[in-house]
Amino acid sequence: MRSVVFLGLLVAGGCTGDTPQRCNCGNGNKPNTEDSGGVDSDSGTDSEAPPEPEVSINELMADNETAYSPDGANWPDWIELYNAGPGAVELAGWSIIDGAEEPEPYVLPAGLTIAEGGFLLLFADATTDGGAHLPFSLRSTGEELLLFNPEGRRVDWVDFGDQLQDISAARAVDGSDKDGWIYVPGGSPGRSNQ
Ligand SMILES: [Ca+2]
Ligand SMILES: [Ca+2]
Ligand SMILES: [Ca+2]
Repeated sequence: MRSVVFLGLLVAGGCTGDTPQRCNCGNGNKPNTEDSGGVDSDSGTDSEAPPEPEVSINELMADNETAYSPDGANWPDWIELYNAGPGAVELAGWSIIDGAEEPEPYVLPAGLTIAEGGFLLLFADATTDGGAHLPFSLRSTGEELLLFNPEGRRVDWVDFGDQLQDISAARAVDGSDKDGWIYVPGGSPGRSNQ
């Protein structure tokens, strides 16, 4: 099978790290356990900031025909977020966008919370239902997906290629780049990729 998913190789404005899906853009200066090399010791005041939970785009399915239905009637494209912690995350004010197709990122409303070590599904069904329903869908021929925190810092970024019907693209290790991405027939929506 051809390689389908790859993390973004481009480097967005302000990001110079070699792990763009985790890069601390803008004023992001949180301690990051994945960082190495002492690049976080910029201003000397960071030690006062509590560590932010690590939320990532953990899995996606861009061509969902029969794999998963949240209501027994619809089979939307879906995106799974994972919170590695520490702590739970309330996603009000976070935003998500599929590359440059949409004029504005979709801002997640109050009421969507991910527990530490938990998962949350977003439905890319191109509806205006709100909540976990996104006003865009995922192209099965591939596109980008970007996740921002309420401060506008990009916290994750996936650039995926052609996707096959009812097969998800999933991080081999939840929330981690370790071992890259795998294809999962049927996917594992709302639960661990392992
Ligand atoms: Ca789709
Ligand atoms: Ca799209
Ligand atoms: Ca999963």
